[in-house]
Amino acid sequence: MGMTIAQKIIRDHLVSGDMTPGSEIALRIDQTLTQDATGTMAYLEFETMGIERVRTELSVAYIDHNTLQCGFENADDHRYIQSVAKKHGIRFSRPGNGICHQVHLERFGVPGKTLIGSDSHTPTGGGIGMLAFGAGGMDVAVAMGGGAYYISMPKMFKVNLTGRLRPFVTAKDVSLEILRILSVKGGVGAIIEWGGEGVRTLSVPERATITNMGTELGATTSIFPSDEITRAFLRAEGREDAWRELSSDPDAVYDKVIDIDLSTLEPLVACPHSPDNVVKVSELKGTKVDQVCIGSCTNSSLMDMLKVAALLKGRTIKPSVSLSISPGSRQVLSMLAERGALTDILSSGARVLECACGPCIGMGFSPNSAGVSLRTFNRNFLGRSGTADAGVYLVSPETAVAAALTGEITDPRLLGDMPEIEMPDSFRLDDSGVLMPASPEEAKAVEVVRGPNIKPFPDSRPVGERIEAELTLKVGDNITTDHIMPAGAKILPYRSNIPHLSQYCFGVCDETFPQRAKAAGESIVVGGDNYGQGSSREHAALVPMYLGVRAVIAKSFARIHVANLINAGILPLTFKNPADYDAVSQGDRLALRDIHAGMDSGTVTLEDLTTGRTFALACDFTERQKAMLKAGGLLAYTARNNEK
Ligand code: MIC
Ligand code: SF4
Repeated sequence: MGMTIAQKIIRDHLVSGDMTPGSEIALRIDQTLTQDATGTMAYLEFETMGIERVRTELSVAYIDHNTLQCGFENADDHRYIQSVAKKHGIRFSRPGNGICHQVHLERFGVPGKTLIGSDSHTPTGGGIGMLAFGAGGMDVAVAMGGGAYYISMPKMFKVNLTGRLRPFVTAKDVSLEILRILSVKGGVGAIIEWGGEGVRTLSVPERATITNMGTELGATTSIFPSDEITRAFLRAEGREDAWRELSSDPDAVYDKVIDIDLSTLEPLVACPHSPDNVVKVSELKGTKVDQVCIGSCTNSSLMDMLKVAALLKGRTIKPSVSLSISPGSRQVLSMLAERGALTDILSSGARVLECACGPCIGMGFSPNSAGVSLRTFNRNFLGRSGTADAGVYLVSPETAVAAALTGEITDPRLLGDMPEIEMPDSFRLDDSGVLMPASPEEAKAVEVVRGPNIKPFPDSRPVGERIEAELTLKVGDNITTDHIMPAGAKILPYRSNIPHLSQYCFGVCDETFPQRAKAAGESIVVGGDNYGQGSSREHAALVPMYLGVRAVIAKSFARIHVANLINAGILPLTFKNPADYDAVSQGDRLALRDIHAGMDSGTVTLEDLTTGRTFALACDFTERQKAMLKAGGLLAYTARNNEK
């Protein structure tokens, strides 16, 4: 039987397991990336493993999230990451060098290689045919130490593209269309391969926009073939030697095939507060807009920015609109400057921000009260922008410009003709923003710098035979890790300080949760479908663990988060009968009995001591996961194995 692109890469990297969908596989990881908001924790975890030098082909530490330095915290964390990277053989991409996914695509990604990153948008690398996964920091630490990455073998979905995008309809609209079709949980358990003749009409940055936003489908990852277009991109990056051709076999079998005719698409928009809440831009015509943000790892390539500059050229934005533009990398920014496009952007009245995540993660540029913000980003979860009552809409750069110029949501096709954008044969190559690690000999003398913001890793608890605790919080469907552990300018600086972070846990849902959880000592959280979607931040598991959460019972879980819960020693269980979700109430006293036998049989019994009712909960742990839970998480499990 023929193979898909992902199956071929998996086969070539398989350490253990068999490739039947749903069964656990372990993969050899060629490259890792971290960003600063998850990186501090990942390197603290890496250090506990006592390994001198990373064992990957390439590991890069990016600073792109916590770039606002309003106190010592972020600056201290940056110095910590810089020194730890230098000591252990990791390249360090300095603040200002760009957003991890954009820079990695430009300078380091290699078709056919595996990459894991402590950021959920790591699948951006699939735009050049990498098999790239978002993962929790602990999994990245283990991979840096040469350990395998464990996932359950995904199903294979194919999106078959035909036709060609019409002017002002973009790769972002393709992403929104697939979200409209599949929803934020439609990709769970699957790798999405983009194929068909329409692929040949899409450039690498367009493909990367699509694989980037595949994360919002809950997909394990997304991937494009590596073809002549990929080759031309790598050539322009001075890295043609990294190219290899990758395609699926003609008789490859897919679990689902979705057809999209690119020529039928229209400009689309995702409405608050979910990326799959998609309608046509024309349907929202006339909605007043207060703020427009262009950038993020989804839409900050040179091609995106050149289009934006060409559309803004000679025009001025509406006085009622505030427009920010964050180019994705130093390469993009310097080429915009060289070509004069930066002047076109500045003359329009836009504010040019640093090459970083910025407003996407609430690091500045929060909207005004009850404001309407149009963003070219990938997530519009409630409160993520930093303004609780703002309405964030996700759009293409073209639609964003149309709103900035008119002050309202406007179909970009009304802007006239789309200017022709020529992509350069070669990009400006300047890796001065990437610091090389010390040689193994020099590394011995490198001192790791730890500021007072870095607090010790919290202790986890082994999962024993019985958990009896209060149901301290019951939440609904599609709870994101932004709900569980919010980010933003005020909180992000404390990513290496779990006790401080804990004050904000579940703040979006219930501000009283941290106090109540602490008072309860131990607790159980109940969630609906797709619990833990969104960011890969392991803090959404570590902080609840610190607050005494011992188990999370949900209708279903998102992939990275469930792995993070197990890594943190929190027991994730699902309702066998989803209707039982309605039968338990916040405040009930719950008991989980004979847990170890239940983990073996696949059914754990839940007794609601308040109502006297019992329910069957499902679990499907591998032997390794059971051992991790019984040890109290991945670090405790690794330490125990090292002692043996
Ligand atoms: C995000 O887009 O939500 C983030 C911030 O990049 C996260 C990582 C984090 O929370 O630090 C992600 O996507 O994993
Ligand atoms: Fe940064 Fe936003 Fe991309 Fe996350 S989604 S990596 S915050 S730009």
